[in-house]
Amino acid sequence: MELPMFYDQTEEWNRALLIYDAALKEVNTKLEILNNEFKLAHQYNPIEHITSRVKTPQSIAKKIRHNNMELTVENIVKYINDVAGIRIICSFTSDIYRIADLIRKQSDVKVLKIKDYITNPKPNGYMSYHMIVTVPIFLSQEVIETKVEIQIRTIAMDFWASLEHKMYYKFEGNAPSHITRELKECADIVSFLDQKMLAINEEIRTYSDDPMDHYREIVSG
Ligand code: 0O2
Repeated sequence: MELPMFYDQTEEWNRALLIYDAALKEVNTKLEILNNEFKLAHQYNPIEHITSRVKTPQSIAKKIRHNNMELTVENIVKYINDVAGIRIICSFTSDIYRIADLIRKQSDVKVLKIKDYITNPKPNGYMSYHMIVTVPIFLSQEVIETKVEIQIRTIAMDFWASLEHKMYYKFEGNAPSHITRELKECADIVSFLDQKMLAINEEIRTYSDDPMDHYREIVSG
């Protein structure tokens, strides 16, 4: 991926990209291992799916400009926390906190910042759990602690965020007020739905896995 804004720093940027890409691979592998282990122990996948991306040059440049900074590789690495981003989608809100905890406990992961937009949703209704972490990247001559932004959310929260993101870019932040209002209503529905689904799942889990138990229950009235 090219960042056409500073040709004189191409080499530096390509090196940064290599490191961000390595960091995404590291975190993806960690998550896959945790998910597999959890599945083996509990016959259940806390992670529905994972996506990862390196932020586009346009989006990086926009964020740098928004913060009134000069577009240099040094500034990007220092101030842009989400150049490497991973999104983890779960079925239930309880899985979000479980996964965040497992990530936090890994000895080579350092947590720099947490933003819990689930406990404290944004005024527009945005919900998600954000962690800015660093992971060590072992190169031939040095070890580089590299920042990765991890967003953890439910399927329903992700559905909402995708539409809101589309609306935001379509209207460049000046969306018609009725659409903004309706999206906020949808965010409240998403929150209600997530709570309901979690409660139903918890109840299902109280039932035994042995089909004979259900039979005995029916027979005994
Ligand atoms: P894009 O296009 O998704 O990359 P910080 O990282 O803490 O220094 P920042 O970046 O303001 O500062 O942090 P924040 O609020 O945690 O937002 C980071 C990312 O979360 C955003 O990246 C979005 O991906 C997502 N996000 C935050 N708020 C909203 C929201 O209201 N709606 C939606 N749909 N997504 C949101 P970018 O760079 O803004 O965008």
